[in-house]
Amino acid sequence: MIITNVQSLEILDSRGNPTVRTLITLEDNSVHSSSVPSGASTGSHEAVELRDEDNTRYMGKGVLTAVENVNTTIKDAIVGMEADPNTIDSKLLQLDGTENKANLGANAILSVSQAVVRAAAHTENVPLWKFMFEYYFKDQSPNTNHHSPSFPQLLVNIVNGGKHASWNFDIQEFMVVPNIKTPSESVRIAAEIFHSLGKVLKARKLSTLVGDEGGFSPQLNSNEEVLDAIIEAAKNAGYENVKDFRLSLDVASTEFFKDGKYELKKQNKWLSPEELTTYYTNIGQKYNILSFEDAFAEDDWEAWTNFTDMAEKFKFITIGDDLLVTNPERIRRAIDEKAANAVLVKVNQIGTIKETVEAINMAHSAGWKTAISHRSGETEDSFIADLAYACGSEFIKTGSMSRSERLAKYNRLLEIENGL
Ligand code: 2PG
Ligand code: MG
Repeated sequence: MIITNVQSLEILDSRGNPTVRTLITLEDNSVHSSSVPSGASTGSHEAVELRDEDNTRYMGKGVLTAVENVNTTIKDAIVGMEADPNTIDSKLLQLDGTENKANLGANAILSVSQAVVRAAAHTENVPLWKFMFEYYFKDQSPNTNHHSPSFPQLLVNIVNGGKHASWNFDIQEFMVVPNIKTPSESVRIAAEIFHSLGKVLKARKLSTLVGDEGGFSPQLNSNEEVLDAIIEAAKNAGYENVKDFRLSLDVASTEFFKDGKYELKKQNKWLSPEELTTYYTNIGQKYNILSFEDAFAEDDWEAWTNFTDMAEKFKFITIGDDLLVTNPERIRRAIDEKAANAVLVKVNQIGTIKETVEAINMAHSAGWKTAISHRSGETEDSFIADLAYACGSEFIKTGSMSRSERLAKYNRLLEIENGL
């Protein structure tokens, strides 16, 4: 169907910061909207999130320029066009004309890109995941070995540290990963462990306040103490590490990397990449850790390659987030240099769904795993749940079992399981 109107507005994300929402109207008068998330521990190679930098509004974080770009330049170009996602995304890339989307803003571009995919699913009268599977992934399946939509394992961040929780811990995210993939089971297991952890913390008179992604953020003394508390809580809820669930970490180490060394503030130590690798292999073996995300900084390529080589021996998954920024060029380099074996996929790091899909298919074709991810600043938009199911992603990372902007994605997986 033909696009008849495009309207964008400034809304607020889960941290109370402005972000972009765009509504696309089709010729049958149906309206399709999408909202854009925003990171805190951002990689320097991400596409540009356009902020107004006008300190009289929202401490400079307003997005009125991005909104205006949608309401003028983008609207003028795409009203009257067929709502075909790849054609519209190519048009958006051409209108922007830069490598990193600095002109129109990745937030402006993504808001349109996502909304057009929703509009196209409406045109075909199918659920969003079904449209995406058929449009983006089905023909790729001989190369990617992903032949049908399937539910991802949940990476559930139940303890928040680093930049998301005032540096309680050096590690940013402590996640539980139920082994089972069926959402009604995996969500329940994760929620039971989360609530059980709340009880463990309360019994120790520790805080049960939550951080940016809905995980607890207690005053424990070390990374290991956090892992022990999670295992204890899971046991109380009737679940065993390895048998029922696994533990995963997002170290987000770019945030504490300086001059070739990594600063572990809690231990008051600066570690070399080799020393940090030893630390990871020790805790990895002790706790049977499933995956390490951003174990090294965004440009520390050599450390990544050495760690991935080591990790394969111990069957750790090494996930690149700031390293790869969902950018097909950086993923290609990482595949060639064996710098990771999985990619974290964040739609706003690259800015269009077309390029996001290219990143996913490239990773799957290389035998890599993917984890479709939220940002720490989120909205109620659940687009990534449909995307994760459509591409048969191995994982989805969308926060803890509290706060509705996180639950919106889990709840959408439950809807999909129920045929919606
Ligand atoms: C991450 C994310 C999401 P942010 O580092 O993986 O959990 O955080 O959105 O702040 O980059
Ligand atoms: Mg990360």
